[in-house]
Amino acid sequence: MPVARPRLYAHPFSSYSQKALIALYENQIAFDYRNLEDAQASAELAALWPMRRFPVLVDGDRTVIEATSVIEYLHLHYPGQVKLIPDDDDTALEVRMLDRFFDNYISTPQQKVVLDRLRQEADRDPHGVKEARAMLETAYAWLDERMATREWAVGAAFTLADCGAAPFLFYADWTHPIDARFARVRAYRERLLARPSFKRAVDEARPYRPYFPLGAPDRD
Ligand SMILES: N[C@@H](CCC(=O)N[C@@H](CS)C(=O)NCC(=O)O)C(=O)O
Repeated sequence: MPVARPRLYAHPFSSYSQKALIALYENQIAFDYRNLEDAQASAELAALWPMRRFPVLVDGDRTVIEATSVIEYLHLHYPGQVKLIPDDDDTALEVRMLDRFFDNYISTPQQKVVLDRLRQEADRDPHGVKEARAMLETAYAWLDERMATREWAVGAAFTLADCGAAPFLFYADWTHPIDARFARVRAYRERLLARPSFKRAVDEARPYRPYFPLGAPDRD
């Protein structure tokens, strides 16, 4: 009898998909990749989750939406060597706090800038884009201070917070370059790029670089 494996609905070029993929790759969890490049996989996603946002994980009769919850689910049900949520409750709280930071203050403004470009000229929101770029600057500055004493977002161990940080800083730098004065953020981004789980996600996404609405730079 074949063993049922979790299914991940995701697209290789999507930052939130990469966030979940990193968790799967860190602990070598076997799964079925429902690549949303495929029309059938897209139709299945639409039936599962009316928001049609991804990633979505399906495991038996459980459907898990939201990349953070996917990683929390994997941590509970497919534990591995790399503990993306630390055992210590107080450290785990900090990990979850940083996870919110990367979603809300790096990814959200980054997506605002990129999605605005996909709108018709008349529907664009230059004020909102300006605010998003200012938020990215503030976030880079805050993170730069923080990274003075840390290898990964919450210290010496790679966690849930780094799963989001990796793709979000990757695309944030393409969208609103991380200035040289934020050397610690740039160095952290490089460390993330060298991490095998993220390196794999970046390599799998290479064929889709022409999708990047602002034009992908010739690096990384
Ligand atoms: N809050 C969601 C965000 C997911 C998200 O925005 N995913 C993007 C791809 S990176 C998406 O689904 N885009 C398609 C759409 O907005 O219709 C999460 O944490 O998983």
